[in-house]
Amino acid sequence: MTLVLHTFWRSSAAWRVRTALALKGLTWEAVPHDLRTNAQQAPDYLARNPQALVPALEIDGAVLTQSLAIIEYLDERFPQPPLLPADPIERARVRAFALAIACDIHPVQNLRVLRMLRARGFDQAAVDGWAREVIESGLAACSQLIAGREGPFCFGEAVTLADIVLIPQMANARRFGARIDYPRLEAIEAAALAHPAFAAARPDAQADADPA
Ligand SMILES: N[C@@H](CCC(=O)N[C@@H](CS)C(=O)NCC(=O)O)C(=O)O
Repeated sequence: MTLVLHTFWRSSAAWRVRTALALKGLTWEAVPHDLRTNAQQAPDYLARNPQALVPALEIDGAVLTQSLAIIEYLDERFPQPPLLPADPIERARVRAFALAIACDIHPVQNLRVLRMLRARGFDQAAVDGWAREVIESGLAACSQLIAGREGPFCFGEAVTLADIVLIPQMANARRFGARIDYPRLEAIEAAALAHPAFAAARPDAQADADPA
């Protein structure tokens, strides 16, 4: 079985999938697409993902897109360690936390949206302010979603999909200078980054890392 991940070192959505692959102990080949030069819009990549977004995962002759769908596929195909709790209510809560970031924060501060704002005349400071506002209000809500829960991870002692999605978003928050002083979220981030799977998935650990 060969796993090919279409990725970009700095992509937070690809980072989610890299973390899931590492947690499952799977090895994969990287096909990097430099988003800074719009490599994701090349015809051969569009044939794989018409959305022109990374990541995409090739497995068993299939091309899977959308990071959360990919991660849930990996979790079903390679069940250990599980990335979702067994209890249906808890499972719904973990998914809700992950979707609060993946649907309601990340897409609104994504590269293409920020480029659209620039193209419509917003200056860089206004665009960065937009990203900060979206991230700050979103992370404030996320910290409330897990208020009162024991760590070290979002939903207890086991890493879940929630942690996988949170960690790249914390990095995005830093990148835009957004407020991140939510003690619970910061503690989860510290615990996650000390975990070998999260460390292996970090942008600066990728072969295509090029922090120009
Ligand atoms: N909902 C998608 C989001 C994917 C996404 O936004 N990828 C970004 C990088 S994090 C991308 O490829 N951006 C290229 C662009 O905006 O043109 C997923 O979870 O896979």
